[in-house]
Amino acid sequence: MYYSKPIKLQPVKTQPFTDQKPGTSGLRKTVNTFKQTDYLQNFVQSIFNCLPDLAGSTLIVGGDGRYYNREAIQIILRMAAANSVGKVILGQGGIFSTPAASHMIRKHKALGGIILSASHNPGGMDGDFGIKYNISNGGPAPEEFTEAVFEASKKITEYHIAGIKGIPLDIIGEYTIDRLQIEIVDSVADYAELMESLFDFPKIKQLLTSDKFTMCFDGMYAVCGPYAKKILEGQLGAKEGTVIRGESLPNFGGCHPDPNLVHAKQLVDLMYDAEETGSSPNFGAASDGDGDRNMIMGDYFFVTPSDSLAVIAANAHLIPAYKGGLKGIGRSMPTSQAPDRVAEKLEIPCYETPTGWKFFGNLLDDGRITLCGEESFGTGSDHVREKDGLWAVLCWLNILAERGQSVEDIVRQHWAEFGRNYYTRHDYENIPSEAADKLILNLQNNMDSLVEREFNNRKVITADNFTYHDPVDGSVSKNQGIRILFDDGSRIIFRLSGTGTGGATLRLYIERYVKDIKEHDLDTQEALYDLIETAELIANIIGFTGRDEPTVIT
Ligand code: VG1
Ligand code: CO
Repeated sequence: MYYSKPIKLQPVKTQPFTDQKPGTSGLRKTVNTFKQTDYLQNFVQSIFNCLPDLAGSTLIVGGDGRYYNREAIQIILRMAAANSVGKVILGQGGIFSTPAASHMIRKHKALGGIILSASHNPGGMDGDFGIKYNISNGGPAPEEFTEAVFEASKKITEYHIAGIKGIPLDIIGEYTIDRLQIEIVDSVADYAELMESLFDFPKIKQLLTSDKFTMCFDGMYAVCGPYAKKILEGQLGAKEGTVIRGESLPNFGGCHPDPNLVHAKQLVDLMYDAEETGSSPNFGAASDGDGDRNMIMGDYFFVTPSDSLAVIAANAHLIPAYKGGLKGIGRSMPTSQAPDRVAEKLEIPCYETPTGWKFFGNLLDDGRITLCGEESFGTGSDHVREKDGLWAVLCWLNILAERGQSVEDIVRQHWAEFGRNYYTRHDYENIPSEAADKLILNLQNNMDSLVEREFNNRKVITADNFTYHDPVDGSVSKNQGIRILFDDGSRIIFRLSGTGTGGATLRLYIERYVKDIKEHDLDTQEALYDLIETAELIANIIGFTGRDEPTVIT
C-alpha cells in the first residue's frame, strides 16, 4: 500500500548533546532524557552517519514495548525515509524481543537493526529507555562502532526527517513511503520457527503435557510473555496459566523486569512454597524486559546462571541442535569458572571475555564457540547473536525431558562430577559516581601491593584490571574490571555497571570452588562469607560508599 506522500523537508538544525556515550549495551537514559527535543533524533542520525552502506539497505526495527517505544519508532521510520533506507522490517506493534530482533537481522540478511530497550531497567514514564544498534551478524555493534557513534553525536549539526503521518504499527502489512518500504510482521512467528528447528518439540511436549510435570514462566509483564505463551502454551501444550504476568505492558506493571531472586518475587515465592504446601511447580523460569535474560529454578531450588551455562554445556548433546558437539564455550570474566571445567572435560576451548554480549560476536562468527553466557542471567548460542531467555528455558526443558530427573538432581549430579563453584554477586546500586570512581581508583592503586599477601588463609596470586585481547580481530579492551585471584582458585572481582542511569552501581562478584561433595550443601552466602569479608577489607566499600550492605544479592 502506498501510504503517504512525504513532505520533503530541509535538514533540521540541531545542537549536540555531550552524554550520548553507549554503555555495556547501547545508550540508556531516563525516559525524560530521551524526550528532550532532538535527543533521540541526534542519536539515530549519529548511527546513520556511521553507516556508509545505509542507502537502499534493510533495517530491522523493534523494541521491548516499554513506554516511549511507539513514539520512538515513528521518529525512526521518518528518519529512515529521509536517510534513504530501502526497507524497514518492523515487529507488529513495534515489538521485537532482543533475540527475535537478532534473528530477524540474520534471517533477512539486513544491514543491521535498531533495538529499543533498556532491558532489565524499570520502564514507564519515570523509568528508563534505551536504544542500540546491532550489526549484520545480528549482534550488538562492537566498541569501535559505538565509539564512532559517540564521536558523531558530539559533532552533529543537523538530522534528516521526513514529514509523514504516523504509520499504523499494529496492522501487519506493507507500506511504501516514497522509496522506503515498511513491512510490519508478526513479532513472534519467525522466532518460534527458529526455536522449533533447534529443540525436540515432541519430546518437550510430552513432558509439558504429562500430569507429573508443572512449570511456571514469569513474563514480568515484559516483552517475552507473548513469545512464551505462543511457544510454551501454544506449540508445546503447557497448561493454560503456565505463563504468569504474560501481558506486555509499557510500564511492566510497575515492576522491575529483572529476573532475579529479588525482582521475580512471585515466581520465587511459588517455587519456594514446597515445604508449606508441597505444590510448587517442577520447573520455574523468568525473563527480563527485552527477553534476553533468563532465571532458572527447580522445586525449592535456584540455579545460579553460571551453573546453568555449565549444565547446558555438559548436556548439550541431548539437544538436537547441539548433538554434533560444541566448538567451544565463551563466558564473561566475572562469570564463574563452572563452564571452564565442562570445556576441559569436553576438550574444547573456553574463552573469557569482558562483560557485555558484544564481545561474543567475533568468537561466534569465527566458529570458535557454540555456547556462551554471563553470570547476569544471560545464556545463548550461535543460533543468534544475543543472549536468549526463552532459548535457555527450552534448553532446560529439552534436558529435563531427556533425563527425566528434577532440576535439583541434575545440578547436584553436575556438582558431584565437576565440583561446585559457589558464586554470588553483590550490587550496590545508585551510589554517587564520585564515590564509586574513588573506590575503583583506590583498588587500582593498591592492586600491586596485594600480590603475595594472605587473607583468611588464601594467598593473592594475581591482582589486575582485566584486559581482553580479541583473538579474532586483535582489538584490545582495557579496564574491564579489577580481578583478585587467589591460590585456591577463589576470585573477587569489582566493576562498575555500564547500564544504569542514576549514579553508579558497584558490582562485587565472589567465587569459590569446592571439589568435595560433602561440602556442596552450604548456603551460598555462608560458603563465601570469608571472601566477602576479604572484599570489604580490600576495597573498603563501607568507607567509600557509606553502605554497609548491598542493594541486591544474587
Ligand atoms: C549488565 C550485566 C551484563 C549484561 C548487561 C546487558 O551490565 O552485568 O552482563 O551484558 O547488563 O544486559 P552492567 O554493565 O550493568 O554490569 V541486558 O539484559 O540489560 O541487555
Ligand atoms: Co535484557
